[in-house]
Amino acid sequence: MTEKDEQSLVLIKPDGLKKSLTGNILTRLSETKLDIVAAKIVRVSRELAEKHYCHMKEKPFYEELIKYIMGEYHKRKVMAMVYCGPGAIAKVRGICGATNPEEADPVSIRGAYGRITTKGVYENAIHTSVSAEEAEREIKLWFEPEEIILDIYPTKEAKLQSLKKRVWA
Ligand code: IDP
Ligand code: MG
Repeated sequence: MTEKDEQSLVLIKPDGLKKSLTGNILTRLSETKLDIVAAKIVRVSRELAEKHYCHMKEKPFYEELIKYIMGEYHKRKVMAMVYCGPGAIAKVRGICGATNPEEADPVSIRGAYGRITTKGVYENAIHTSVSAEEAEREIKLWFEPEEIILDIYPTKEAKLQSLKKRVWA
């Protein structure tokens, strides 16, 4: 059986950018031989952070987690990417390592670069989707269709009359 094409949302979190780990993380991820089909630097709003971590709302560390992903403790930015290819979710997750950086394989990205803060948040340098369903929800949250070079999910044309958009002056 051949693995089917999948997508995974990958975020280099603010601690990863602050520690200048972008190159190292991208090099590690290139071991997967997957394609990057979208990439951008994002300043994360509270709304985006809360939507991204909507499943963590009840956690005692929720507020710290929101501040962390918004970059309040590091550079105020995240690098967002979509990786695509056969078995993308498991491949990316494998190199990424376990959620808790102290339990993660030391040669995984989180094992090598993560830490637990004194406030108890796992600063683990990278986010990756855990399932195809989560990937779809997250990719649609972080990217517009035209920002992805493949037609991954169905789109439709919409007329937006009162849309205000910043254009080059
Ligand atoms: P994941 O990032 O491996 O998918 P999730 O359970 O979705 O793990 O948690 C989202 C993020 O919340 C983690 O990446 C980590 O930064 C933080 N986190 C998760 N569980 C804990 C915990 O028990 N203590 C502190 N921070 C946590
Ligand atoms: Mg998760």
